[in-house]
Amino acid sequence: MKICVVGLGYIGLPTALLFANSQNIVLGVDTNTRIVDTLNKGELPFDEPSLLELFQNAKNNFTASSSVESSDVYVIAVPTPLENGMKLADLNAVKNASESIAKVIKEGQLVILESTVPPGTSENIVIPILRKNMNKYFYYAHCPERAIPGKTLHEMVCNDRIIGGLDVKSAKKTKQLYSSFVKGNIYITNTKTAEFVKLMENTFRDINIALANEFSLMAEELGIDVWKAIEIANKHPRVDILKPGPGVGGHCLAVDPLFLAEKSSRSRIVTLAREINDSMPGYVVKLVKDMLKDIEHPTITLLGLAYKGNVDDTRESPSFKIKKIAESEGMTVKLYDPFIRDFPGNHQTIHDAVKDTDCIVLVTDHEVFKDIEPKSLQVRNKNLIDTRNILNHHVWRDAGYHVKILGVGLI
Ligand code: SAJ
Repeated sequence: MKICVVGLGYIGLPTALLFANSQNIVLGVDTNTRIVDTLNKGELPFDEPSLLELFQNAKNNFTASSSVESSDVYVIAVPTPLENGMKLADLNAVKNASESIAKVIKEGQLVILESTVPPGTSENIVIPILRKNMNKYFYYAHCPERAIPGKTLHEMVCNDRIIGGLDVKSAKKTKQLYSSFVKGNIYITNTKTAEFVKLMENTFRDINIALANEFSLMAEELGIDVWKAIEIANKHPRVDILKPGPGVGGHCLAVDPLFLAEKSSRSRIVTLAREINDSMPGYVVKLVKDMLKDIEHPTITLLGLAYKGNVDDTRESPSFKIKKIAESEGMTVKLYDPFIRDFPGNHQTIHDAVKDTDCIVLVTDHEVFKDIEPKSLQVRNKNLIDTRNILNHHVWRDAGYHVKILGVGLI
């Protein structure tokens, strides 16, 4: 099969390489020429476990390009962010990808949309664009990605998949194609249900994180340690409370529930959960202000720019919201994240990042932060706020730090 994968980001590139490693000839297409050039030079544009090995194995079957070519199969894996300033899906990248496929598609070829979209997008937007220049039959399916950054390849291979086919023939053809690398079960439904299922999954997680965040605020008010309370509650066979934190980042959970709210007038808990999770960065700044109330124009250091631990992905990261709110309160904010290569203002060493700081705020749960030796740090004032409860607080207290943990009320 000749497969053209449009969009070479966190989902498109691993998908393209998995197809290339399953004896297909793959053309990866991206409008970003930097990504295309990087790949054609034999380098990866981002890090992800096992991706390099897959890339090296795929070499003869994979090429990157800026333009779509006629192929047996087209996979659309482009981003679907929110429109600037509005809580609505920005489908421009999906529309552009569909337009470029429409120019080259021939009868009997298959188009698969992997990008997460509001229910009805396949029927109302993508398929009409593809049909614009051609009245002949083509196959179509929505096959939403379900892999989690940090474990993308493992999950792409092992997780179950959903295929929403335009018709039975399209669904079967898509299932056959994905069976070349998917070891999980593949479930078949229609396009709109598949779109809805994907959004339900991410909304379920967002709401459960909002619940954990609300519990953490309640625990602080009531003088309880939420982390210990959650650990005990989770001993119940049907309870699995998630972890509180500084807010929800990434381009999925912080965005996808709004695609449901956009299409349905019935959204209540979905919208409320978004509000709760979005309020957490402001709450973290409130904790900083309480801790530093006697210091005028303090300097603080945020540990972590990535939206979650052990990845280099900064999309929708709570760190940026914390930084912005803290600066609007007159604080100077310094940044340190060893996973992020060239981010403006990101310090190269923790020692530079904490020099002259009044408070260290752990935002991202990178494993490497557990190895920090507080005694080796030269700070102005010894204050620590741990929003993920991952540090060894005894060691920090022994080094003279005043420690505050999100979700732990004063007993
Ligand atoms: N988070 C918490 N507490 C938790 C778990 C997560 O605060 O207990 C935060 C994280 O720190 C992060 C955010 O939530 O800021 C999202 O992280 P995540 O690891 O929960 O999820 P994503 O956004 O990286 O990936 C999600 C996954 N969806 C589900 O688990 C239902 C993944 O399977 C999807 O493929 C991905 O969205 C996507 O692309 O849609």
